[in-house]
Amino acid sequence: AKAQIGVTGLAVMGRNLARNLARNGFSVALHNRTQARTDALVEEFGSEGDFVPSTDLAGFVESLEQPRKIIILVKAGAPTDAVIDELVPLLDEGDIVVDAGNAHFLDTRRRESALKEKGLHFVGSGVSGGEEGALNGPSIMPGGSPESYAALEPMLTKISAHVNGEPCCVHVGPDGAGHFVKMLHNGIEYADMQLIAEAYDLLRHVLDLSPAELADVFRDWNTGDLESFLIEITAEVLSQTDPTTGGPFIDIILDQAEQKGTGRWTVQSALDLGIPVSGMAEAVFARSLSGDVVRREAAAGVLPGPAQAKLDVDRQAFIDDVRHALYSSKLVAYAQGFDAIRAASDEYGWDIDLGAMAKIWRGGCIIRARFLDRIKEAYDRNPDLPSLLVDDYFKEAVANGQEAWRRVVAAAATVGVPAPGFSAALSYYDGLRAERLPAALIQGLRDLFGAHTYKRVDREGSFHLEWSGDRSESTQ
Ligand code: NBP
Repeated sequence: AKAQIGVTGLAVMGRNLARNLARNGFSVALHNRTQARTDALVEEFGSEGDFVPSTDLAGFVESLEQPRKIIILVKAGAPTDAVIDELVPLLDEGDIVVDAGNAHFLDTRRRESALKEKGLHFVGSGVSGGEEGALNGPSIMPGGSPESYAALEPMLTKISAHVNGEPCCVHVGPDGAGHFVKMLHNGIEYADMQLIAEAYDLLRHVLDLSPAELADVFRDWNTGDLESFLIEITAEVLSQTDPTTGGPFIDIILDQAEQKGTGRWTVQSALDLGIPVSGMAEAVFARSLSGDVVRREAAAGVLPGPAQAKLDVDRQAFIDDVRHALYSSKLVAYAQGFDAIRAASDEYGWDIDLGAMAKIWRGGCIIRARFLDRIKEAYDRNPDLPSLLVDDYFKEAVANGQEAWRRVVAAAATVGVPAPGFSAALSYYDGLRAERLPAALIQGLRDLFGAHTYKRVDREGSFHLEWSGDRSESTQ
């Protein structure tokens, strides 16, 4: 009998996704460029289900029932194109090719359109949850044609994570929609981690708490509104001791954060869409700064900091303040992320259901959190919500925490602890709620030096002032 679905690319992700499919009762064709990976999978896990290994791509394609369903899980970029180019001549009309790697959504749009011309379905699918998720249930964000989703749905919803019996998998929209949403998920993950890191840094500096005490703070936070996978594992990292020195593990890790690029892509895409995603941008920049060894070495101990390095604060009150700052800043980052998804959905005609995105992120993925239920409910109440921040529930949450948030940003500035995520989020919040912004002055300057014109608050139209002449106003 032929296999129901195939996976080519059997490194950590592909191997685990193939095992997940097999464990759920699907017969899975296997292929990898280097055969040793295929052999190793069958040898170690062959007993988990029905695997059909092939040594070459033609044999792999042959081993699949039609219309074929093939998941590619190779390195994103050129390797994905190489596999697609090799695969396409072997396929028949109606076959479905799924790229479950971290492709850029514009690559996915290009590939989808090229394969469509050949009568093939191309599904760019986000898969989140790392290797553990791939094995035990990831959050799955497939894009592509409705027909291809209908064919894949029974398998994808079965292998995905489930929350309250509901699968963390939904058809996101056409062509690049799935990969765009996966990219945004990663961007939000960057922001979330940066904010957690700032909370840790401030508590440690201001209150002199030990990593073990800080682990307890995060453990406590994980029982409330902040409950999430990232908060949970923060407590785990902070409570770990170093196997070599026996001291806190956090203190022996080199403080230079790396990045694979999806955070940067998110910010670049948002810039193109004209959507402020300052939370994510600050997170990407903070990682870049951490890795900028040359400049850090030139400045550390050289550039002066504030005279006041300590604050006289009540321990529990400050912990609560930081919790509010974290929650409010996190809300801003998510609000910005959902704004970017909406803007892309409008730009590319994807018709993405924002509430459904919050729903499929509740399980399986890195940003899974209690909070996502609240986002889903907000979009259920109003699918056209202009910003999550104006939803009644979130408005109230920030209203309750905003004074604390302001105290924390002020405290960070006072003692000289960097908190770009907290402060950028607060500035965004204040910018959003401002009745009048200094953008008026910018327009005035632009009109003066470049005759770029301005609009008036009291009349329609574009105007220019004769700055170098009699300063009369003309209609443009
Ligand atoms: P890698 O991204 O490390 O890629 C390794 C796989 O790509 C191997 O199977 C390798 O074959 C294959 N490959 C390469 Br490289 N070049 C190839 C080519 N020209 N032709 C055919 N195969 C080629 O694997 P991964 O970490 O499992 O990730 C797979 C995808 O999933 C990536 O797009 C990644 O961004 C995404 N992703 C990863 C995670 C994660 O936590 N790791 C999470 C979410 C998404 P070989 O064995 O012959 O070298």
